[in-house]
Amino acid sequence: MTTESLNLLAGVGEDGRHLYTCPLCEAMCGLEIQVADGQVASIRGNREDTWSRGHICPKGASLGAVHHDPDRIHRPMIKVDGEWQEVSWEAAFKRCTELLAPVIEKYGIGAVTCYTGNPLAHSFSLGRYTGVLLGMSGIPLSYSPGTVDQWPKNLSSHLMYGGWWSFPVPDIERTDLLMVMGANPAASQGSLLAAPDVMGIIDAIRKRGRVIVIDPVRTATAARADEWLPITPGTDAALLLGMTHTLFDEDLVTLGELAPHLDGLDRLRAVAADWPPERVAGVTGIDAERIRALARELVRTERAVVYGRIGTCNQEFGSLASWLVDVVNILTGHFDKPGGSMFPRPAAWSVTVQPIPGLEDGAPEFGRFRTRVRGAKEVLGQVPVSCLAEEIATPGEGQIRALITVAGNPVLSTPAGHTLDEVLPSLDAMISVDLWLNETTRHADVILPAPSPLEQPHHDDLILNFAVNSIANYSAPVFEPEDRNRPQEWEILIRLTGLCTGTPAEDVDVAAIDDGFFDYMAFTQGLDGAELRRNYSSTDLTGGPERILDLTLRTGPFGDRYGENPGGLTLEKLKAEPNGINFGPMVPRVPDVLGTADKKIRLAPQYLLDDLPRLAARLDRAPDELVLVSRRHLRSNNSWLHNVGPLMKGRDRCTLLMHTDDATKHGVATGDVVTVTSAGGHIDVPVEVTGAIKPGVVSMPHGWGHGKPGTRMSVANDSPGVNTNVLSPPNFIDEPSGNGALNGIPVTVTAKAT
Ligand SMILES: Nc1nc2c(c(=O)[nH]1)N[C@H]1C(S)=C(S)[C@@H](COP(=O)(O)OP(=O)(O)OC[C@H]3O[C@@H](n4cnc5c(=O)[nH]c(N)nc54)[C@H](O)[C@@H]3O)O[C@H]1N2
Ligand SMILES: Nc1nc2c(c(=O)[nH]1)N[C@H]1C(S)=C(S)[C@@H](COP(=O)(O)OP(=O)(O)OC[C@H]3O[C@@H](n4cnc5c(=O)[nH]c(N)nc54)[C@H](O)[C@@H]3O)O[C@H]1N2
Ligand code: SF4
Ligand SMILES: [Mo]
Repeated sequence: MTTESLNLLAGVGEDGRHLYTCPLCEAMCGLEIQVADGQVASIRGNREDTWSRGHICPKGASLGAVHHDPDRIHRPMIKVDGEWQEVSWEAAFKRCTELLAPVIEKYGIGAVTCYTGNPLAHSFSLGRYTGVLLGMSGIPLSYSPGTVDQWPKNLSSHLMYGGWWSFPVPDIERTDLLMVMGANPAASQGSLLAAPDVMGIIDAIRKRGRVIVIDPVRTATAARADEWLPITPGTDAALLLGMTHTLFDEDLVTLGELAPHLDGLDRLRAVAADWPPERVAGVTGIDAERIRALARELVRTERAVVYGRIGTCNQEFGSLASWLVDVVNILTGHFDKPGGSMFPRPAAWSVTVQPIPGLEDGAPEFGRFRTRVRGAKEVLGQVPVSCLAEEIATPGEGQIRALITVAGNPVLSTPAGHTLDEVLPSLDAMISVDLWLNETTRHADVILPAPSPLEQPHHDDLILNFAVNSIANYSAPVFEPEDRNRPQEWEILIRLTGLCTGTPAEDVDVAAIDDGFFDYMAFTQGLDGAELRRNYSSTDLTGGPERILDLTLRTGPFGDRYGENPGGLTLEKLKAEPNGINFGPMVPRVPDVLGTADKKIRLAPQYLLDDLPRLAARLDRAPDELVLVSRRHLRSNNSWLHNVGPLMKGRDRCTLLMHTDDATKHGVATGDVVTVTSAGGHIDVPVEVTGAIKPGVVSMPHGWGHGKPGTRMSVANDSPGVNTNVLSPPNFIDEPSGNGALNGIPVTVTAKAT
């Protein structure tokens, strides 16, 4: 117990020293925030944090600028005759009712949908309560950036392990050989891999072992690795099949203690027989002998791991690649073992990862329904996010007439977002929960402002499932909300949920729905929620995300189980440890972690094998002259940190990276504006010529394209950039998962006449 350090901390809203976990990315850095005169005076990494030990990046350091941003929305806003008016919360909820109730009455709840965006994965309130909106509102189909992100991984994990969020994570702290495919942690700080200071850990691996980066771009991560293997975008699955072939062919398969827990090994062997490295070398651009050597090197290194991320998901063969990354880790003896690929053990179990009813046991019955316009099949309850625009625009039974957006900016972030931009004004009702008036929310009829991160408590939920240590860290809010009577986001979600089921938003009994939700969560743990609530009623924890957090901590692996395990973890105990508690590295979890009926890992799911002919056809396709991939930058966060002055310093980041040889061929030089055209559309963008990219590949960042009329983003609008998702064709997808293929898009580039 660290009463002394607790005493040195300022209380909520007071000047002085605050500790706060950064909610912006998976690194979950512990920050030390100094407040003076009610303003953030400085933000540093907290060296005492039991997880991050002082790590910080420029984004975390700018949370003060986010909080104090003059453009941020503080009061609810409603649009009257095209003009925004600030109103009371009561009036704003009434307006939501006036707009949404008639739509539901006339067309049914099927005419309503929502788009829930990425920041909810990091939000204390939204992370725990989005499930209320999605699960209890009756909205039949919702949209999210999941289908332009990790859906292939949800799919392969569902099929292999019987858990759609059971993601094995590379144990980078203990590995000696790290093979990174399609990730750039130097920018992203790790994804589906939560580790403190990933690049520091990668440097340490290099000291004791080797790091190989497989990426069409020589990224900052690749530049710091021992080897960069430039791969043709979209061909990782072929490369991994070549490696799998080698493992069988050279009798290298090493299963160890995992052997009794595997199903489908013979099937996999038979499939891999058709994919010798010689067959895939041409298309991948990586020589056959190097492919064999990669397989051998993995087997011969005792602690080695392959890590695949968004470049292996957001592409034409994302599901096959996601599956095969795990296959290679399993066959090389690097699964469920220290230094290999392991299942994390979150100290607080996550509300987000609850099983999807009806799909508990890796059941491959997808396409339970198809979309009305395109006929896209449902996979794990979602369809490609790019379907949203056509479902709004196309008249007829089932047309979407009302949209709720929560923490999302799909106009910039999703394929053909410009089409969505065109159709949003045709909605009967649009409600947005957000902090800014941006490219998406400008179309809303009502904006319900979210508090700034620093006005909320924090403890991660989903991200703990990707963390290389089992950690828990509670942060109290730094500031009081300006308006103490304002609802927190979880309350907003509950009101909107109630509204969808027929109660006026302003009349919803928030506590009753919250109690029902709590009881359900308790029930999943075999506990009686009503009884627990009686005990809570004499404490501070009378509802909301803190009560849920207490439940998930107490019934987690280190919890006190409400007295059954005396001395175990509770929220109260955690609050007494402002630097967090670190319960240490990952531990083996197979077979307990498996959700398959026979408790086996399915090595060769038929649903994925059925996609192999599509990959085989790819091998015969004529090479594209130029293909586009995406990139991230350390100082951006998808589309939404471009309004933060300190993060926007320096040169223009929204450029098209192009290899020197291609630039010569096209007669263009750095700074020239070119027109990039794909099957989806065209954009004009300045070129940045470089040697650090595979010839034939060009790269663009996403999240740009600001400067739209009616937005209030003064800093972003000064450096708008262009929206690369104009170039992402809505029908270019990974077919098994429906995930958008935002990488490997065929494009042409022409110098723009001046
Ligand atoms: N071409 C291309 N496109 C991509 C990608 C790519 O690699 N290439 N990546 C895709 C990926 S992985 C993702 S996750 C998506 C992201 O797509 P989205 O999830 O739509 O995320 P953003 O565009 O960042 O928009 C986030 C919104 O949330 C708001 N916001 C921030 N914090 C909060 C909060 O606490 N509460 C509320 N209510 N609102 C908040 C911001 O103001 C902003 O409007 O983009 C995808 N798009
Ligand atoms: N600073 C910052 N951090 C972020 C974000 C941000 O916008 N900014 N976004 C957050 C989000 S929502 C996410 S999902 C994560 C993503 O985190 P990461 O997965 O690390 O994403 P990127 O940094 O975009 O790196 C993807 C890499 O894949 C490569 N690539 C493209 N196509 C292929 C391919 O076909 N094969 C292979 N092998 N590689 C390919 C690209 O060149 C790029 O270098 O980052 C998160 N962290
Ligand atoms: S790396 Fe940066 S954005 Fe991510 S948690 Fe740490 S400070 Fe925040
Ligand atoms: Mo993402």
